[in-house]
Amino acid sequence: MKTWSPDFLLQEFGKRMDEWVHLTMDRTVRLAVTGLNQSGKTVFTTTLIHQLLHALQGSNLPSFLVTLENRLQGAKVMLQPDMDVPTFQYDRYIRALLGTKPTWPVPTDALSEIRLAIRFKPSGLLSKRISPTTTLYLDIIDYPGEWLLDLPMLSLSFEAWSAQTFQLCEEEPRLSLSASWRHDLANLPLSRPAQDETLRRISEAYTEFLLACKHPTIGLSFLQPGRFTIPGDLKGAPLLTFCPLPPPDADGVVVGSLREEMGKRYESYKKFIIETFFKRHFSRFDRQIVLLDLLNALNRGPGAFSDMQTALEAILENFRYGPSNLLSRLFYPRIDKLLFAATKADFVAANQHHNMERLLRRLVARPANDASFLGVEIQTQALSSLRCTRTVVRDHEGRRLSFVQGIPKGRKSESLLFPGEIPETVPDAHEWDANRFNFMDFEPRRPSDAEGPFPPHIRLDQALEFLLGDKLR
Ligand SMILES: Nc1nc2c(ncn2[C@@H]2O[C@H](COP(=O)(O)OP(=O)(O)OP(=O)(O)O)[C@@H](O)[C@H]2O)c(=O)[nH]1
Ligand SMILES: [Mg+2]
Repeated sequence: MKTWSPDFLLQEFGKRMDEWVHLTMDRTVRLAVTGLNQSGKTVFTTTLIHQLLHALQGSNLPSFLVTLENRLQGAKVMLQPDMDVPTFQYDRYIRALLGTKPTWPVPTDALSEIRLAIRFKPSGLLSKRISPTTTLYLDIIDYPGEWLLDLPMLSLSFEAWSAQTFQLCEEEPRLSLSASWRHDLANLPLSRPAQDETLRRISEAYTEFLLACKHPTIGLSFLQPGRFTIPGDLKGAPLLTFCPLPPPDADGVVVGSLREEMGKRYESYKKFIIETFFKRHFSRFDRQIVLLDLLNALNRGPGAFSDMQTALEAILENFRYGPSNLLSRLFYPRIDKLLFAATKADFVAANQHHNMERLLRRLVARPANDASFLGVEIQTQALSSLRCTRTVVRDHEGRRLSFVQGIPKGRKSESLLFPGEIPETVPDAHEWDANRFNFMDFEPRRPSDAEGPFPPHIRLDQALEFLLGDKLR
């Protein structure tokens, strides 16, 4: 429990003052690394930090002007702003990624945070006079992608959210996958007094439905509530025991009934879980990168692809966009630069990156237009935080083809693969035959001697320049 002693108040005041000074001096960037589960957030954050920490040792960031112009003076991980949030385990992740037997991070199941201080020499004459060296603080949080799916629930009542879920369940694959849960629901005495055991059983059936939709062979994204699939420290909590319900009959909602209790639990979930998560961590961003795993979405077929688009659009409606100025930074922070990145560009040969970017632009056209309308600067690009393959061009049956060479996931040695072509536009329904897309996942790869000690990437430097370049002038 907090004691409001003079010491505590002084400390808090000092902390806030510090934050305000950084903000007013435009020296803190709160970067939203946004992406559905397995889109590459943890790998992106880890490699970004690693590249910045080692940039002075000659890292490979040619488009990041502060390094190119030799103005970078170093970077350091600092004490993070929130003492009660676990620290992002950068050391552990990078050791695993670059170790003798490199491994990917396990899926994230809790929130964590990191602050990086980037010290540099300003480029402007005036700023140089005022201060020959300046520090930019970069704050990033990492969290399970599933939790993002909760944000759109904030604006929905229990009835509206239930109706939306039932509408989604009218189509395959949700129609079949939800059959067992809907069958249980049909036998539930919704107007009778609520019993904990019944609430637990039906919410478990609903969770099983969500997990079946999430299974890699199905690969749906728009699965709410996010904590049902990744509960974190809420596993088994009563807050997670509700599910969508069909509309009430003419008698309405009976006081003390199972139906009323479900509605109450939904509202509590919104208040205690989503609002806290959102207000504390998601309402104060300055810049945003949205990571999209387009290639795995293509692998999973038209249903999963459009479900990812629906989820993305619903999520992005919850962020605040618009040009930023001193007052807005203090009282109403807004995102003024937004980068859409198609991740894992190393799955395909370099000659496919152009198509990958065009497809990405189509996919995010609506949210990009909405943000741009509000005055936000937008960029779209293909990116790989950690390049695990090389492009190899070979003659094959009289044609010059581009292959990728890397270690496919689950194997021990390298193979040469022809990943095929990425369409420039979202394919029509008849163009998705069963085997059209089969992009492979790869194992992480240690940099070769020729590449130096720095993990190779694809356009991570361009992403850094877009997101931070102007703050490092
Ligand atoms: N080839 C390649 N694979 C990548 C890259 N980045 C991520 N991956 C793959 O994508 C998987 C997921 O990456 P993460 O960074 O853990 O994804 P996440 O968004 O943090 O996922 P959650 O924690 O589940 O929300 C990894 O296990 C890798 O298989 C990349 O740059 N190249
Ligand atoms: Mg993660």
